[in-house]
Amino acid sequence: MQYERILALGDIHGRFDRLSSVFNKLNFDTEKDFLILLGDYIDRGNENLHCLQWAMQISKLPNIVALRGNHEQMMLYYYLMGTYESTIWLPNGGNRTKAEMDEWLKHDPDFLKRALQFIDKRPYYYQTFIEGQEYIFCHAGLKPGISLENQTVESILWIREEFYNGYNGTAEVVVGHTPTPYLGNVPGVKIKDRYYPVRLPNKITMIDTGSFLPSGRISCIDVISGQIWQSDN
Ligand SMILES: [Mn+2]
Repeated sequence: MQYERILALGDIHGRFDRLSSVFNKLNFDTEKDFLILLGDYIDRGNENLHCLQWAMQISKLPNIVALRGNHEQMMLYYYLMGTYESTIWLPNGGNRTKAEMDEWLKHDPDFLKRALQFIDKRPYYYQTFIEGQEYIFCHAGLKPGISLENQTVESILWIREEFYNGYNGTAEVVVGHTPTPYLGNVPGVKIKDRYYPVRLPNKITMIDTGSFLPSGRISCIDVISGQIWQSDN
């Protein structure tokens, strides 16, 4: 791949103000850059549909991949099935997205169908090789000791400590999902700013910097140079 930057952007959670802030700073080049969105476009913020619509639009570009987050999965299950995720979506921020959806459908009744089709097509992970180094991008992480092909949806979208404490694979893994302000003390890692991406010694980069929190940010990293961009507060 001959892109100049391979960018990964973490959890958005309905904060279109912070999304615009970080995206403007990137100066994304549709020819030279490649961007992977790590999922969780919706829930908890106040412009959830706006963020989802942005992802639906921008991922039409060939060099942007919009992955699936556990919040999109919960929303999909809420509207389509009566399973576990459907009962937990509303209390986990889905109530705000649903309220926006109910309003929106009054003047655009087909939108729900388009949104669910979009979510249903979201891949669970993106894998690439840069100068022989394998990179895996996904929302939450990987179950240690299991090949990428054999990972469950449950692991990829929901896993936390078992992944970041136990992963010892050779691939660099870039994830969102667990807000860095919620991380405890990590052995071998000095954390100066809790709202800044964390690179763990075991090849994990965590870039969910708490978009929905009062002092939170949305973060983006270029995995080639290591450069990081963040939204203003
Ligand atoms: Mn999230």
